[in-house]
Amino acid sequence: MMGTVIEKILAEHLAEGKLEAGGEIAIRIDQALTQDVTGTMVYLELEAMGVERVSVPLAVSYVDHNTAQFGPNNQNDHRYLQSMAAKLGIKFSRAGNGICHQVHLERFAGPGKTLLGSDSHTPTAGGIGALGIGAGGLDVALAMAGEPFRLICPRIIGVELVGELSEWVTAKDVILKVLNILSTVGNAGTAVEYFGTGATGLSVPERATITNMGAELGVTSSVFPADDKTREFLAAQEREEDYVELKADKDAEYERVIRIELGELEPMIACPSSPGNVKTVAELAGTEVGQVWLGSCTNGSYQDLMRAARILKGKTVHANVSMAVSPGSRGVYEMITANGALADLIGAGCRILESACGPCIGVGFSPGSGVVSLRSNNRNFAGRSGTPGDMVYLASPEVLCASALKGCISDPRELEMDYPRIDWPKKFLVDDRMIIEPPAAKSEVEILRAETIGEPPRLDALPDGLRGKVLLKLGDKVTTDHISPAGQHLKWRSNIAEYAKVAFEALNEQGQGSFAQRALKLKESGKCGFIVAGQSYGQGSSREHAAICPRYLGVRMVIAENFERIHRDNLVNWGIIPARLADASDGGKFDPDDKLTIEGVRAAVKDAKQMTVRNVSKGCEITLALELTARQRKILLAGGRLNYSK
Ligand code: MIC
Ligand code: SF4
Repeated sequence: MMGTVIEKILAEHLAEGKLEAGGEIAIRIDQALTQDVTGTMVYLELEAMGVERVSVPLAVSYVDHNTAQFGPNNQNDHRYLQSMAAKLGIKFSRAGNGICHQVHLERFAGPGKTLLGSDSHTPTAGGIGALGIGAGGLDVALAMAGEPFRLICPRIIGVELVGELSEWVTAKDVILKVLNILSTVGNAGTAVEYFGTGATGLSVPERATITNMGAELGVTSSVFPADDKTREFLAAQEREEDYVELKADKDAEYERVIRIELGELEPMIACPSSPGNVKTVAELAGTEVGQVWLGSCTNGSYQDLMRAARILKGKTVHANVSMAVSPGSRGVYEMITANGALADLIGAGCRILESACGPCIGVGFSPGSGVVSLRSNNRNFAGRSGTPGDMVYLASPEVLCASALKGCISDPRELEMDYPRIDWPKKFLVDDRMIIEPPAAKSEVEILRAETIGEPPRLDALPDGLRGKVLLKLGDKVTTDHISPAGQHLKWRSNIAEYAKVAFEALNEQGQGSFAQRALKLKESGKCGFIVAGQSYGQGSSREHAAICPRYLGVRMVIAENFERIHRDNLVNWGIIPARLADASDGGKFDPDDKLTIEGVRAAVKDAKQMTVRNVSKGCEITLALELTARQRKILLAGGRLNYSK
């Protein structure tokens, strides 16, 4: 199997294993990236492992997620990150330089390269023909230390894009269509490769909108070929030398091919509270909107902002709508400032925010109670905006602008104006002064470690028997935003003891104390916690905190119908057993507070395919499937990856 672009990149980087879908392989990593709210843990882990200098060819530490700086925590994190980058030999992208995925696409990603990032939207780089993969912090730390990255060799789904998009229909509508077809569930272990005449017509940032939101499918990565459009983009970024042509062979084989006629697409929208809950804009037209946010790593490109400026120029955002804009990168921010487009946005009443993630994860600009918020980002999980019970819809910048003007969800094709065609800049503004180069060789660097910064928890090995209780019984599609909420709590990302206090806050039954209090009480009595859930447990982000915090609180096993890839790896890395229900209907045999026991856990984890859990409260036994590689089994026995590496 050598025919697809993804297979070619994997083959070129293969360090261990065979390129056979479903088996474990290890690949060499060319580039690694971190961001501030996952990065502090990555560097604390590298310190715990005694790593003094990274060995990956290129590593960049971005500060882009939490730049709000209420109290000292944020800047404490930023200063720690900056000092660690200098010590370890990592480039440091300062706060204000833009969102990691867009800056990386513009300044560093290259066709044929492998990129591992401690952020689930790392596949954005697939827009330029790189294989970007999101992973938990520990996996990224180990890749930085020079270890190959292990993953399940993906099955490859081909998406053939045919023809041309109609006016007012965009790349966002393409990925929303793909989400409509593939949904957010059941795609673990696959990757998506785009091709066809329609793919050729899209610019690199448009392709990146599509590969970015591929994360919402739950696939390992999404990739476009590298062609003339890729070369043009690289040349405009003054790095044409990074170009290599990359295309699938004529006889490339895909597990299945989905064909999308671009000309038949219409404006789409994802409804609350899942990116997979897709409808046409026409179906929702007229729904009152009170807030609009344009930006994020999905739609913060030059083209996106320019088109929005052209649509809004000389008009005024509806009186009942508050509209904000966050440019995706400082380069693009400066360009729209220089050419006057920013003035058009401001003139129309837009509130200009920093070039950062901000509202995407509830760092400011949360919607009011009962207010519909329309956004151009990629995720609308319940409460993620910072407002409990929020109603967030996701759509293209064009739909956002039309809706902002009318005060209700509106089809941009009904705007009485010509479609604004944006000339692609032959040259981008290239200015890397906000990226600090590390010293060329190892040197004495003072690590700035303020008192708000903790350390990774020390964990015990897996005991032979597990005795404990079901702490939570949950349904399908539990996201990492449910497990470890972001927003105002992000400031504790570098302090597990503090951050653990809000674990499962949104899903905890009221009146029995917080999840953390209940879990710690159980832990203190020498017992452990179990979580029981349905399908697709751990959707969404790569935040390993969604495994570290539960483990810190004494959770040793999650029993679910199935798991999402990144979160499952994080559970193993932090010594929590991800056990599947051998029979999905057995989920009904668990209730909150049920007492559970498992004997002979170590022997089972060592090499068995199944284990039995006894529900003492119900007097029954349930069979669990253990789908683990030999290496994952050893990590679990050791109590987690840090113990195993030692
Ligand atoms: C997200 O979009 O959910 C985040 C915030 O970027 C996360 C990373 C994190 O939780 O820090 C992600 O996508 O992995
Ligand atoms: Fe930032 Fe949102 Fe993109 Fe995550 S999805 S990297 S929070 S803009």
